[in-house]
Order: sequence, then structure tokens, then C-alpha cells
Amino acid sequence: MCKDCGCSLEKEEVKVLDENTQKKVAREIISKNPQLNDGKTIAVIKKILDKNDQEAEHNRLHLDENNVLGINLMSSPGSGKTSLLESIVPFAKFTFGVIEGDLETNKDADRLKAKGIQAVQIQTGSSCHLDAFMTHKAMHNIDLKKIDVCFVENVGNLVCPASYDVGTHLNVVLVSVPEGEDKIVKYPVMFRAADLIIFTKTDLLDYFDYDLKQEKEMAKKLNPKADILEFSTKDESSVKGFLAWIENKRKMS
Ligand SMILES: Nc1nc2c(ncn2[C@@H]2O[C@H](COP(=O)(O)OP(=O)(O)OP(=O)(O)O)[C@@H](O)[C@H]2O)c(=O)[nH]1
Ligand SMILES: [Mg+2]
Ligand SMILES: [Zn+2]
Ligand SMILES: [Zn+2]
Ligand SMILES: [Zn+2]
Repeated sequence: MCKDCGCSLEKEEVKVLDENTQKKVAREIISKNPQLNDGKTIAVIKKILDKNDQEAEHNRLHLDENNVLGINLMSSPGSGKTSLLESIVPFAKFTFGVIEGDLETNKDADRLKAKGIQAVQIQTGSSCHLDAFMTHKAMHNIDLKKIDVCFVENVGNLVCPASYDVGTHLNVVLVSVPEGEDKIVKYPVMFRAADLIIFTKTDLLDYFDYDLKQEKEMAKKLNPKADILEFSTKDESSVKGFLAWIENKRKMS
């Protein structure tokens, strides 16, 4: 049992990050935040990440023992994360739950609950990302036995959510047409961490000077391993395309 929270996995099963990985992650954070580049801060960051990554492994064990695929959705505020989840409800052949992260309000969880989806809201207060501890707590309020896929909708933010493993299996990063063409080059860390990059709100392409072909090439160059999809809530075939990607990952897992 989890001694502190009463769940059924042993904390001891968790792997501790090796020293080199800790250093690598700390370097990534510092390259984005040069003002943190002093010995004391580096030591603190390593300590936090180490604990976070242990908890993330713990979360993944909970998902694995229940055969649940965990998907972390990340993007800027308003790129369409909640809308994408709402739009798959009528077509999904698997059952899913959602852990929602926002600074305040239960709005996103309420939107999904209104469609009959198990959803739990985390209000982070001032934190601009979810971590594995917040996610763990929320997982206690989701019946993992009743779902096939657990989405974590991270706090709308294109920077630090990528540095915190929440214990999911896959990272999906959204970028919307109205945000403009420069997001991938300006915020490469998040796109490098993606298993799937989704260009959303493609129904708006006619109204924006957005070179989708060029942006896709940029994404491919930055992260050749990531899959790429176009998505619009108004285009049923794109909704089904996203579901097919998930079904494929479920088969592989
Ligand atoms: N035209 C169009 N609008 C969309 C699409 N997807 C989302 N929107 C709109 O974009 C706005 C923001 O969408 P949300 O789904 O709330 O975005 P989000 O990423 O969940 O936002 P946060 O949770 O605040 O980070 C809403 O007004 C949606 O109706 C789309 O495919 N096409
Ligand atoms: Mg949302
Ligand atoms: Zn627990
Ligand atoms: Zn546990
Ligand atoms: Zn943050």
C-alpha cells in the first residue's frame, strides 16, 4: 500500500533517476531560465525533479496495472485541448477519463462532465504546470478500472509543463493556427518532447497568414520522431484521425 495515501502500489517499486539524467534535466531547465544558474538552485531543482520523477513512475504503475494508456495534452492557453476532448466523445470506441489542470475554476472538468466523461479538476493556484504529485492525487478520484485512456490536460503553457513528467505514457502537443507561425521555433522544448504534434483550428486557415506546410516541416525538423496531425473540431474526419492514432498506440502498448 501507499503508506501516505492508501493506494495499492509499493513506493519501493519506483526507480530513482540516475545522476546523468538528473543533470540533463537540470541543464534543460537552466538553459531556459539562465537566472537560475547557481549551484544552490541547481541542487534544489535536481532534488525536486528526482522526487517528481519517482512519483511519475508510481503514477505510470497505477495506469499500467489497470491497462490504461496515459496521454499528457500540452499547449498554449486556448489552443483547443478541452475542445478536442469534447469532440472525440461521440466517436471514441474506448472509454476515457480526464484530469484537468488550470490555475483556477472547474470550468474544463465541468465541460467534460456535461458530456458524461469522468473528469477531475486540479486547481494549481499559482503553479503554471502540473506535476506528478498533483496528478497522483487526482488519479485517486478517477476510477481507472472503468477507463481505457486517461488524458491529463496540462495547464495552458508552452514552456515548463514539458519539464515535468506527470506519469503518462505519451505527450501530445497542440499548436493552433491563430497563434501564428513562430510558436514551434520559439518554444522548441515542448515540441521536442512530443510523440504527436497536432495543428488545431485548421478550419481557420483561410483567415490567417499561416503556412501550414512550412510549420509542419519545422516540426519534423525539430522532432523527426513525432507524428503530425491536422485537427479541427468542425472536421469529423480529423477527429477520427486523432482517435485512430490513439487506437494504434493502444495496440502497441
Ligand atoms: N474555429 C475553431 N475554434 C476552435 C477549435 N477548437 C477550439 N476552438 C475554440 O478555441 C477556444 C479555446 O478552446 P479550448 O478548447 O477551451 O482551449 P484549451 O486549450 O482547452 O484552453 P485552456 O484550457 O485555457 O488552456 C474556444 O472558444 C473554442 O471554441 C477549432 O477546431 N476551430
Ligand atoms: Mg482547456
Ligand atoms: Zn496514492
Ligand atoms: Zn499509489
Ligand atoms: Zn510551470
